[in-house]
Amino acid sequence: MRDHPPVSNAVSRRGFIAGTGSILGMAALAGPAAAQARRVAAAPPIANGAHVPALVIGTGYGGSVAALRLAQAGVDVHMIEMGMAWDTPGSDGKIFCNTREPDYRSYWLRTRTKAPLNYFLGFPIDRDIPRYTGILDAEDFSGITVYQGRGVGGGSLVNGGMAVTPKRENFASVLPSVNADEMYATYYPRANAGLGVGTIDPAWFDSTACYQYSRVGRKHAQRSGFPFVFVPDVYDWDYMKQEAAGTVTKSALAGEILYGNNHGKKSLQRTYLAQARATGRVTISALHQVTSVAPAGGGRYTVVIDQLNTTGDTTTTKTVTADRVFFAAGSVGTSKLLVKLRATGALPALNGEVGKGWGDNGNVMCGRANHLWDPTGSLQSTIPCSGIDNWAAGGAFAEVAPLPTGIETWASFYLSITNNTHRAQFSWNASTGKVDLNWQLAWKQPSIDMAKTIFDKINAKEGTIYRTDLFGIYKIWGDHLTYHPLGGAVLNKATDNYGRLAGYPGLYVIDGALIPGNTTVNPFVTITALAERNIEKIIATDL
Ligand code: FAE
Repeated sequence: MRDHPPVSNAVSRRGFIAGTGSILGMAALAGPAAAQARRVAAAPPIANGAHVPALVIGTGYGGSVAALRLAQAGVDVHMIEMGMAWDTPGSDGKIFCNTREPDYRSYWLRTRTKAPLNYFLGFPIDRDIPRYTGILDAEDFSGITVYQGRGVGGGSLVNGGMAVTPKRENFASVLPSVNADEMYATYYPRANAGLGVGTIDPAWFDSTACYQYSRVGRKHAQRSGFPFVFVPDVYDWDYMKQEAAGTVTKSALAGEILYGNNHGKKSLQRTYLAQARATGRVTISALHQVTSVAPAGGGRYTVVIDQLNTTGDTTTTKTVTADRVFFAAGSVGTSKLLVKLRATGALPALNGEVGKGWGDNGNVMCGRANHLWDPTGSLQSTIPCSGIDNWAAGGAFAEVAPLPTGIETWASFYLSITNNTHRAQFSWNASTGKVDLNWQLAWKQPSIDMAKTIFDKINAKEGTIYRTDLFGIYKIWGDHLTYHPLGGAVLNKATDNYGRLAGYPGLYVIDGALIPGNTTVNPFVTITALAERNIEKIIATDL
């Protein structure tokens, strides 16, 4: 994969995405890709009254694995995705906007951006935007904002692509009921292959301007005696080299991340979902949101779906039936649906574990102010490639993160994953008709303390201080958010040891909701590997 022109991708991807309101005329297309596009683009989105063998709610990691493997086993699959297809360029010729000029495409149904890093030099940087079904959802609960991807590809559209397998010795704490030998021999390798994971060329790392910030991170980590590690990623590293050489259109080197990458990143649209499409058995309805699942008799389930327009209004409500339903709406999406359905009587037999065991993967962010002789570079790749591992001694794994402002900031910026053991619970709030999460802001203090085991030491060694201008006015810690929601329908508690929901044969959870709150590293490789393990078992024994 050398270049990724958005328009040709748009054509081939649209082939399997039904009912998304394409703007390119089909008559203008030619060749085999066009034939496939015409064939499937003619397929409408899911119809009211339809019956499908397998319905997958959500198109992130868990959903994409389920769809591909079911289709390969000969099962027709319909995927329902509340976000947009992200297959059609805007008037600027790009599908996605960048972090420097966030526009209507950036946020899910907000009228003002909510950047994770929302201040710079002490000034707020958020701006007004039109309300639109944009790509990044900053979902507010009382004590935390949970960032999630919205659209075909789920979190893979917005994330940094860091594809990390937990250390073997930590696995028992990640998924205590899962056989580690099987995971490390079979399912982690399968997930890494399916996702297209690769690692930066160390020689290029040492010479390229765009990772000056990472090299400063390495120097400071090593001078304080911390292990520095390269972090694998799904970004196409050869493509990034060409970006640096100026021979292809820039993405990672043009501030693209969070609101999508127009090039270079192997999102699920290019990996699992592309393979799923190639089977001819998978259809996706974008801008469709599942609101209910209930037994229909005869072993089937009734699924109620709202079709949305781009301002988030429901234009049609459809009722379909399915033999099997896979909840893959992400930790928050799946948990919210299940908690609501149990409380409102649609799925009353779901057990008392549903909604419990939710964690933030210990996420906390901070910046450090370097001396003038340690510039971090005005050109920074948006794709992090390295981390500082102090998990065993201090409970923190800190990624050296970019601050791609386009100017020299002398800032080192970090996202730490910490061993925070607080777990929150989702519950139905009958008075608001919404699902609440009881996470408390104060629960981030252990994460801050663990991150400090790294950065207090580095600051002492380097004679430097924390930045106080990135998260507010004189605020050091980005402790208000997570990128890594996990849990809410925990494996072997809310479900059996393969994701089968207790009480309802044919209903499965297959996403990050299964993982009890922490993966010790970035989560999507573990979500993918667990989905590979579970769907293999389900296909072998349930179908
Ligand atoms: P997810 O990918 O969230 O997919 C769920 C899908 O379901 C979404 O497309 C939703 O729109 C859709 N959905 C939800 N509710 C409904 C409904 N009712 N009806 C229809 N559709 C629905 O779930 N992880 C890493 O490992 N490495 C990283 O570098 C990394 N960076 C991140 C950066 C950012 C900014 C963010 C937000 C996340 C990052 N993550 C990273 C986390 C990672 O993306 C996340 O763990 C996975 O995407 C979760 O996968 P799931 O399959 O659980």
